Amino acid sequence: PTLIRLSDYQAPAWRVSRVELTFDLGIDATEVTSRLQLACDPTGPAPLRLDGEGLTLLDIQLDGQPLPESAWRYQDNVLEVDGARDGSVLETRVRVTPAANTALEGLYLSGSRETGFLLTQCEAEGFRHITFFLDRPDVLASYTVTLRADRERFPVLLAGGNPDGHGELDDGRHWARFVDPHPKPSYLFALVAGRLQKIERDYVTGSGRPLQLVIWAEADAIRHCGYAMDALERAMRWDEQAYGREYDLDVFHVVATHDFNMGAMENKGLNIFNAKYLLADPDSSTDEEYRAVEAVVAHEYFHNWSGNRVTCRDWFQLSLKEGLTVFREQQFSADMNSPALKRIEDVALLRRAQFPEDAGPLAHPVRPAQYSEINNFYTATVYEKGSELVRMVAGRLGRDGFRRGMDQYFSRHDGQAATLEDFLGALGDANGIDLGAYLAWYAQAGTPRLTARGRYDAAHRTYTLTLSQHTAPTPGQPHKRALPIPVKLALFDPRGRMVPLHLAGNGADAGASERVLVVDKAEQSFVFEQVEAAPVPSLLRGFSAPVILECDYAPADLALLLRHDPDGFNRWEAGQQLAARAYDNLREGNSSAALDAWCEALSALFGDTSVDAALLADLLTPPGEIELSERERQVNPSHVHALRQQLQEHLALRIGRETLEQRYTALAAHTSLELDAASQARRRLKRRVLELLARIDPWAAHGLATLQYDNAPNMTDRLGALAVLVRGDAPQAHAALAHFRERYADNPLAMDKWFSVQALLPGAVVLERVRQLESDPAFTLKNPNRVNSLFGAWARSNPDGFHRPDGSGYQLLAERLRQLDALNPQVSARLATAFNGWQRLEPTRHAAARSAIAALAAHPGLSRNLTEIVQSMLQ
Ligand code: DPP
Ligand code: ZN
Repeated sequence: PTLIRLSDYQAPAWRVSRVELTFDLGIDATEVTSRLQLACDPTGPAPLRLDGEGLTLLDIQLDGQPLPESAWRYQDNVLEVDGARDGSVLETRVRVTPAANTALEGLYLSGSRETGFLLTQCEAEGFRHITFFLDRPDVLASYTVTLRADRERFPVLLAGGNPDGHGELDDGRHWARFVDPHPKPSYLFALVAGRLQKIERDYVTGSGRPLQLVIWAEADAIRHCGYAMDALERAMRWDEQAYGREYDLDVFHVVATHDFNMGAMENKGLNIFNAKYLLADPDSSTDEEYRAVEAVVAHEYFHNWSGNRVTCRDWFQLSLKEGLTVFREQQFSADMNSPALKRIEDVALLRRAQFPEDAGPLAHPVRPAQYSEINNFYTATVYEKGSELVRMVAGRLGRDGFRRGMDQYFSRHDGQAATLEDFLGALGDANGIDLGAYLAWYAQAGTPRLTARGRYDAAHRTYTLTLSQHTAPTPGQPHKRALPIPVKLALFDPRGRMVPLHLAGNGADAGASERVLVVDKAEQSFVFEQVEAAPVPSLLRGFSAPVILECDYAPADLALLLRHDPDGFNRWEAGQQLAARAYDNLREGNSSAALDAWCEALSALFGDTSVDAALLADLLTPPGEIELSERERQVNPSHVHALRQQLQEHLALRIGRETLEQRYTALAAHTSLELDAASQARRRLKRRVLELLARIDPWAAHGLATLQYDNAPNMTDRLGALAVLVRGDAPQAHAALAHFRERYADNPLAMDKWFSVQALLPGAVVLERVRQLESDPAFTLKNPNRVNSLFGAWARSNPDGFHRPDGSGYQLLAERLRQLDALNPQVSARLATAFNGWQRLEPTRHAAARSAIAALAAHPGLSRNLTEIVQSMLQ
């Protein structure tokens, strides 16, 4: 397949300054008339080549004249036109077939033919499925869009921009026009047409401009949009205060659909959301889902500046908008909720999703150097690691410096398509600092390992900390260089107090209790003076850099940090490291020092009522199976699963059955519908306590879970109880599942959870269950959420159930990927990344996985999307 390379980038030879589109909408056939005002360098016009995929060309005119067939060619997804000049107007009319579009890219139908609605998804390259265009992000144009459709079937007509008139036609159809005054790339185009309900809210920006917020959804869902509306208003207010950014159109539309490849899409003035990230109500959404709705609503809104007003020059710069916008969302969510819990959640996600990506065959830099299919690069690396890179730079500049830099970035590049160099340049210029060294982070794949060694010299009262970094080779990058790694640290005395820091040869900040050291060489040593006793270092506080820290702490050192570190994140982190050591103890069976220390420290914290309930729930959760697998040279997922279960059993026994039961009962007495932090924290801890109890007294735990299920006032409690019953293979699970199935039959988002909870059944039995579930009438390969709720949950979040030694899991997944690929290549390619990590499996599973992936790769007719993933997997 053809590779597109960053180094081949050339500015476009042709541009489009104005676009006028007219849609005659229909489910089976839609006609799109487009008038493009073209511009090119008048001195040396290159041939005009427009992107177009799957279009039926009905008519083509240049400067008002019909073009003879000899003057244009449409082949291999390119329309070449002769005779165009600077200032020419090209008019085309094409036909597309929305109802046949199962890839959900371009114009498609959501829902049924009878009641569904039409919508578009253009990022990254969907616009070429709608009309001929220079479909690349550095071609910015102003859009005028007219929609025409049957009034009865499509009462609501929406496009991005401000409304510019509407009316009736004499054949039962009606029309509506929208003008977007802000030049934008084609990937931000959107339209929606159908039967939708709305909720509205007036909003006045900080500078006093009134505007309208409107959320649209199908009739049964509109009553679940209120929370998203509140979240949107909070996000808008926050962006005004934190970044001085206001919304810039008269109306902001948001639409929910159940059929969507991504989480949501920031189309200018017309955001479109996967319903999963917009609808929320206590009866069908968990607390985690409420937080996700708030985060994604904010993320898409924040794109209006970081992505839309300043967009990307090319798709290699994707992290320019995504990493930055994830970072902005993380700041917002931290402000709205608990900063420490948010940081824990984000770092846990980075470790679960991005570190394995960086360590496997799909490893790529935050700014990739090449791709075959850009849709395969909407990854945890581009998003989550990209956010960590912004965080490091923001930390370097400090709060005010970062704001100055962002102001400079937005004003300097407003209305432009920018690069990561532009971003770091603006941030640096505003602060008189050269941030160029951070570009290396964008170019180099792989997670650096940072090794820390400390040596205390009692005679001289000095503590020498030696930090060294190493990054293992990744595909295509055999040699790595040293990166600038900011290490925020503190030192604790043996009683758990932070000591003043006196860094030798550096008077600045002398006596502060926390500081940042930047390690930018392979190895560096730092000497601290006036240290009265051998200290315990707290390193990478707040997770100051996306690296893997290796430090030979004694278990007692970690236990001390777990008890005393005031940095909530590092406190959790000390517990995670201790739990990982405890896991090693169980695996190797030669010591129980870490296991004892972990159980002892957590059991003490369990009795300490001053510890926040949500933080306690996180502290009581050991690293996940995927993360623990990274400690194995050859991974046997069943073994990892069993050891992690043992780990929790030890913890539960140490805390004690009665103590767990008492705590559960106390927490259960407080059951409420409220969403405030304290209520959410109680629910989180309650679930964790019930899970721990289930490890040592399943009979009692299943009894409590059944009661909890039957009386649950909200989805968090109901699903938490159901999960304990299902995963524990409780006799009561069957009835609870049947009840849930019945109760939520008409609620797709709740039904997704019904599929997922069963896909997480441990052990070999899950394979049979997955087969049963996929023949359930509610299952379909055509809906991305449903596919992910069953196959995604099983293959990604249930390593023990997916990685069967006989390879049956791999074969089933490969077979479904092949079928899915014929319908929706974006979804099949993403699901195929569940094979990531196969190279480190123990020999039996390794061989079975290889043969399943190779058989899939050998299948003729796979999409470019899936081909790129499976071929990378096999390299
Ligand atoms: N819709 C995706 C996001 O917001 C891609 N832009 O991240
Ligand atoms: Zn985004």
